[in-house]
Amino acid sequence: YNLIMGIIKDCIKGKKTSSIPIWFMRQAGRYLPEFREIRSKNTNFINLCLNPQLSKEITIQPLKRFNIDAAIIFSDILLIPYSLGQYIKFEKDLGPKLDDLNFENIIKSPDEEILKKLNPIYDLLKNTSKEKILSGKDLIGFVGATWTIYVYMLNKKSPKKSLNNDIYNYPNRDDLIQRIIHVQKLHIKKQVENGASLIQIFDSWAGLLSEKKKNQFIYEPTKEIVEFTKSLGVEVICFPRNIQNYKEYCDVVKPNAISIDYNIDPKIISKHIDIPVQGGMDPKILLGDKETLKKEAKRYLDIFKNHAYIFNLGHGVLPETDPSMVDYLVKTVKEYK
Ligand code: 1CP
Repeated sequence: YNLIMGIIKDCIKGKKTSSIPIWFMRQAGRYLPEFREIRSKNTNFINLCLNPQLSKEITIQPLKRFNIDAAIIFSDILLIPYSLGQYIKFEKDLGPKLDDLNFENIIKSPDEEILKKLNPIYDLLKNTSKEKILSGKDLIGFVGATWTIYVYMLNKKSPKKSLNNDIYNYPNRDDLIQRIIHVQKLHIKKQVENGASLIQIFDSWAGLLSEKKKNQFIYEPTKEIVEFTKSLGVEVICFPRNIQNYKEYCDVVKPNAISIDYNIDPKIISKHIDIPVQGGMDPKILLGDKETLKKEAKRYLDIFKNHAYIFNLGHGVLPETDPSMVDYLVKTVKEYK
């Protein structure tokens, strides 16, 4: 399947790399003026994601600016509910608003119909993988984790504002979880077939779940998705943001690499986890001065000196970030010996 691959994949496979691999979550979007220019002319965010010409352009924008090792497709985890007919609006400063969930329709919709809605994403991958700027680099496809998608589908808005506790007792809970898993697999397979060299699973709301519930909502479904992705011959990076026990998560879910948030002490991770690690640094550091940025980046690099490590942040690049700080960070990491 994969025509392209880069040093992130090498690092995950345990190979020595010529420099520390680096890319950023949310590297395509919000903080880049060239993105905001396209966005201002395309007020419907979902339509923008589903425009393969424009989404390809946005996907490669950060590669034109920075010496980074991967592109991540410009898309969104909420395109899975969208593909099942649960429509979404993005309101300025309010985040996503999802329609009511119509379970009967969601269970009924045939695979062909789901994939037809997602098809522009596969065109985006196919076209991007052919771009010269991608040669020697990875092209990262992604999905939201089952739990995080489940949260959005039932909460119908960001749980950052408030989480409706009824979601745990939703009457069709188990069938909905199985349905999400089914579509995640369809979507991952198509991404791989169209050029994704790696898959990342974003479990942005993993930290909301109590210890008692994590087996059912996080471990079991994610383990299944990880196994499925591996069976396609592609490595998978998991980002269970703010999960209480990263070690247990890695032991149970068995991702090829683990992406860590900025609340966990990286020393504990390097001591207890032996699979490749990604990320960790607080994105807010990029809002400060260069000296602090360099110091903090070096702290992570030193801690993971003898560990397979992919430089990234502990969450996405913030919208107010100055792109020149991102460039400075990339240079700092690439010059690190
Ligand atoms: O208004 C705008 O301009 C849209 C802002 C935006 C962008 C640029 C949204 C809305 N999504 C995206 C792109 C996006 N989303 C990417 C591709 C770009 C890249 O990473 O470089 C990716 C990987 C995502 C993933 C995503 N979407 C996550 C997981 C990562 C994370 O940040 O935790 C989540 C939770 C979403 C949902 C989402 N999409 C957009 C918003 C505002 C939200 C809600 C966030 C929330 O609930 O607070």
